[in-house]
Amino acid sequence: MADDGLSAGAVARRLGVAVTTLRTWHQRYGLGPSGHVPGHHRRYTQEDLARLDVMRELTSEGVAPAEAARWARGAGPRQVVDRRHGGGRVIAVGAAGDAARGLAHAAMRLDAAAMREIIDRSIEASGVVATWNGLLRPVLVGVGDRHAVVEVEHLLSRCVSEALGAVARPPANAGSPRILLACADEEQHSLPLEALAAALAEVGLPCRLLGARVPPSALAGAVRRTGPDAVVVWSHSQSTADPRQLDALRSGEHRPPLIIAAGPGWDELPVVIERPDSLDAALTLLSNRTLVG
Ligand code: B12
Repeated sequence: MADDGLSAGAVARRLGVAVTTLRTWHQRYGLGPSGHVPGHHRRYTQEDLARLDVMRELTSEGVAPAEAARWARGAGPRQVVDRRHGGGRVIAVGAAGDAARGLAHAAMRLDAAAMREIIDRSIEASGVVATWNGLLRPVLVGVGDRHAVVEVEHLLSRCVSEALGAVARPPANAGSPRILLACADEEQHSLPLEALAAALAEVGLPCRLLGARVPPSALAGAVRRTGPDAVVVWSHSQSTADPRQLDALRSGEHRPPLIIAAGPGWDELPVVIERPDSLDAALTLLSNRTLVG
């Protein structure tokens, strides 16, 4: 029946491929929904999904599509189950949903277009905070646990950056930014701050994001020149969490009213420095304590 089964979008999400790829596999290799009625929306059964899973797996291993399709056409649902539980080529995403599994697969295949499609769709449907917590964090943590796939980590990071950067910023007439975001000196992990910048934009708050590896002198310069209400400094590991960076902000001539040390790198710090432990907490703190002007 045309109403049963999964939509092309749901299958694409689950497998981590672009909808256009599904269409190509259908048209060129006959791997479409088995009960497809021309003129109706495509609906995929579990068996169709099993075939597509084999197709995806084999093409990601470098098998030519026509050859992969021949194998896939002979596959049944058992293979889907077997592959989910076995094989070392997957990124574990814990209890995260289909979209996270799809993103993890797309990341392993180095399929940037599919990664962007999954991330963009999630941001559009659920917003930045839910996307960060429910989709991006599980996959990033999963990739981090698989130390060997450095190229996957780099391309995934790039796609996450681009998607977060594409979230519409408040218009110029919304006021000048009163929030400054910076990674600590030598800190390369900028994605959490990029998520924060995008989440702030979603609630109409502009900010300046200085990005990765901000030397203390550059941070001091930006504070002096822009006089922010709040400064957030991100450190992901102890090696970049030198508290003197924060001391310099507190003792400087242009001391920002709100100083936030974010990220798991920071250890004991004076209580006057705020320590939100999640994107949601940082967003709430900044929304409550800063104004645009
Ligand atoms: C992507 C990534 C990179 C990218 C960063 C790209 C970018 N633009 O950000 C690149 C490839 C550049 C990179 C480089 C390195 N990385 Co790296 N990287 C990661 C990875 C996979 C994700 C980082 C991330 O964004 N995490 C954010 C979320 C996903 O983490 P989380 O645990 O869910 O978040 C917690 C808190 O941070 C907080 N939180 C989450 N989001 C937010 C947001 C806000 C605003 C707030 C306030 C709180 C908050 O809540 C969570 C619960 O505590 C992690 C794996 C991991 N587990 O994090 C490794 C990881 C952080 N990297 C690691 C390492 C070792 C490195 C390198 C030293 C590797 C090397 N040998 O060169 C370098 C250089 C590091 C440096 N000097 O800065 C280690 C760090 C170990 C440690 N604790 O010291 C990790 C943990 C990987 C691992 N398992 O070993 N990395």
